[in-house]
Amino acid sequence: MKTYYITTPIYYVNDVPHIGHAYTSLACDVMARFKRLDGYNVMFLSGTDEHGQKIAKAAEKAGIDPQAFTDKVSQNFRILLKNINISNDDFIRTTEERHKKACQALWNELLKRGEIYLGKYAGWYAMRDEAYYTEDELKDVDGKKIAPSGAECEWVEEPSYFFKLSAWGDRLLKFYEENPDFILPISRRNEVISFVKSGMRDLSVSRTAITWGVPVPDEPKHVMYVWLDALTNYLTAIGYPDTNADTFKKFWPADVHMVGKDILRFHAVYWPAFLMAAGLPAPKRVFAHGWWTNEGQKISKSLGNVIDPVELLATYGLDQTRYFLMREVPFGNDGDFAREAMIRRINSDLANGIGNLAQRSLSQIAKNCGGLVPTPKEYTDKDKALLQSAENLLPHLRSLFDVQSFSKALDAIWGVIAEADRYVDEQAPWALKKTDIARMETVLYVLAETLRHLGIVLQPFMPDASNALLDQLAVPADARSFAHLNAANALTPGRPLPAPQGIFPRYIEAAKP
Ligand code: ME8
Repeated sequence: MKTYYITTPIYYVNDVPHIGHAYTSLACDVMARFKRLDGYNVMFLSGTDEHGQKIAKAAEKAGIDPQAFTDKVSQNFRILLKNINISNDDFIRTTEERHKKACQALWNELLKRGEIYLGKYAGWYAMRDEAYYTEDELKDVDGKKIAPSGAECEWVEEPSYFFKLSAWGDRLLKFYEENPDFILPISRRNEVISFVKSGMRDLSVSRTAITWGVPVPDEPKHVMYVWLDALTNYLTAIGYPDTNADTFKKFWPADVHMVGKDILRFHAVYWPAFLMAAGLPAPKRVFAHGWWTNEGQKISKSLGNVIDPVELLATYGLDQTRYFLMREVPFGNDGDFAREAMIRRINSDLANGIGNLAQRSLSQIAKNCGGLVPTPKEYTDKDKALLQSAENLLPHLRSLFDVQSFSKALDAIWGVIAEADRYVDEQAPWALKKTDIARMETVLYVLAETLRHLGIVLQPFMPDASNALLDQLAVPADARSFAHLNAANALTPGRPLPAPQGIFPRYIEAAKP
């Protein structure tokens, strides 16, 4: 069986889950559902990043010990995933025993291979990013040292183990060249290549100033640098250090690590270097998506404009929100959340688009065909053309999903919806009722069969709404995978259909008090 392994970043538990976390998780969910429907054995992983200075500080501020703190706040992310209908197969927490074991095994492997040595770090550290910076990367602002991300840095001096990153530059460049799709989108790839070409220093991978982390084996004063710990989660969840585990053999190397552009360097530079240094294959792809702003403004706690995904779902609906996030912005680009754009999408694409097409087709079938799947007679060229467009969708979607082009995939699906709308206007089945019943049945059958295709391919994006549509077409639950997107599995004429119900209501703005 074909396998597919996809991961979200593991989220820092100090933050409240917001639209950015929802977005990455949703993109992975859409991808995972697509692959499952396409017959793959999928492993979809998400989780929380619970160690490091930032989390220790947050726990201190909350006045509880870090374990109790992370136990509590990690739940918020589980709830978020559930609320947006994310189908992850596992949820990993870096404070779990299985993860400590994996991190220490990886550490020992790197040490054994001479890739780690003991030294002393003296330089800048940004707690917010949990990242080291060189002097020339920083700006002086009001007497403070500020990283390119905007995070404030502090001077740190401590004994530390180092990973010999400086020795990996050429091998990384060769790896990028041999794997041109490793970093997507392409613009981000160029950015990473120039960073590596500019020369890299060895990376500090242990800390002695903090204690909240995975202990370095046989070095009680050191805990692992939180990014080495965090990245290892992708191995832990599939059974590492047991590289003979069934899950490990099936799923490593991962197919996609989905990340925001803020953490690309960790995933596309450090991570493949750690893995290759430990004798393990690097993942097949890191996809760095863009950044959401709110009505044109950067989203931040201090600006007070954090978008709460739960509020979005309550206001606009689950599948409507999922659709908007995947459709509005080409995946990879930055996006802006604007209320007006959301409402426009709901009303024109969902209510007037797929919703109206389903409603007008199904209500005519209910009224004029006795609520049974109509019986087609001979197909005209127009009928054949529409059915063909519906059947052509899958190969097209596969190639778009291969490069995570989710919004283009939705464009392609909406292309068929528009074609079906033109078809129904031209064929006017309501008029045929008086003149040619057999032709009316054929037209309505073609529409219902087109809707069956649309319902099946929309499942990854809008699982509830598309299943409601497939229910209305009486498509059995075990006949909704991509293997059923062919004429052999077409709707059975004469099968009774349930009474049609609207799938996507219009969004009507409540009057301001
Ligand atoms: O970086 N727009 O965790 P994190 C789009 N623990 N995506 C956004 C976003 C926004 N405005 N804000 C956040 C970490 N994200 C580490 C990861 S992985 C081994 C360790 C998303 O909680 C985006 O995916 O800060 C980003 O990369 C991630 O949340 C950062 O989550």
